[in-house]
Amino acid sequence: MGGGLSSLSFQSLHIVLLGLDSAGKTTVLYRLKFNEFVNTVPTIGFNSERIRLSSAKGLSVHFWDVGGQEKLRPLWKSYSRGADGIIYVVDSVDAERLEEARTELKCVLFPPLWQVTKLSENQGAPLLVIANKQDLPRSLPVSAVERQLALHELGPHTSYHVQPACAIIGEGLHEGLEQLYHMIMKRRRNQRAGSTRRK
Ligand SMILES: Nc1nc2c(ncn2[C@@H]2O[C@H](COP(=O)(O)OP(=O)(O)OP(=O)(O)O)[C@@H](O)[C@H]2O)c(=O)[nH]1
Ligand SMILES: [Mg+2]
Repeated sequence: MGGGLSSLSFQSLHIVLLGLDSAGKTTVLYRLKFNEFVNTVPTIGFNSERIRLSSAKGLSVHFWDVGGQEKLRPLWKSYSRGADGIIYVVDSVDAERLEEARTELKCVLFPPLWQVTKLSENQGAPLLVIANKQDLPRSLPVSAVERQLALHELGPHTSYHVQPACAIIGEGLHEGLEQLYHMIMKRRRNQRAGSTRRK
């Protein structure tokens, strides 16, 4: 690894966990923090934890887990402002709400023009979609989640990865984070190369 990249190990990443209510965001957060299942209650507001990951080069990550109930969703945008990466948790069994999940994701990535205060605040932050609850029968496969969220519409500036997972036992979480880490690194390399070219 080059010197520029290894210096990132001393910094902390800012990653925001978003998704509809009951998708499993808080379960993901505490699974990563304590490496065990923690029984959750619906999040009113947000949870914030700094976690040193065993994956992603042992990096320290500051996670913001924001409640997914409808009345809390307007907050998503401010919590994701300046984030290095976005984790979008989806309940893979809740097929009926995938369209709602798609609309809310688009809203946070591409806010309507009248809501944009500063252009490109979180534009281009890499996206990890966690297709959660894969332990349950009738959970949709990754390909269906990807299609129903219309991720191909995100365009070339937003890299994404869809990870099948089961947050209650932690399966898939570290694999997903590893992918997110690589996407963040790649974006930083590109940004650095872009700013060097402009000098
Ligand atoms: N079977 C199964 N249940 C899960 C999984 N992940 C989370 N759950 C359950 O789903 C329910 C909701 O989980 P939470 O983590 O509280 O969901 P949330 O996304 O934080 O919800 P809000 O805080 O309301 O936005 C809980 O009963 C969890 O135990 C999973 O992978 N499999
Ligand atoms: Mg929660």
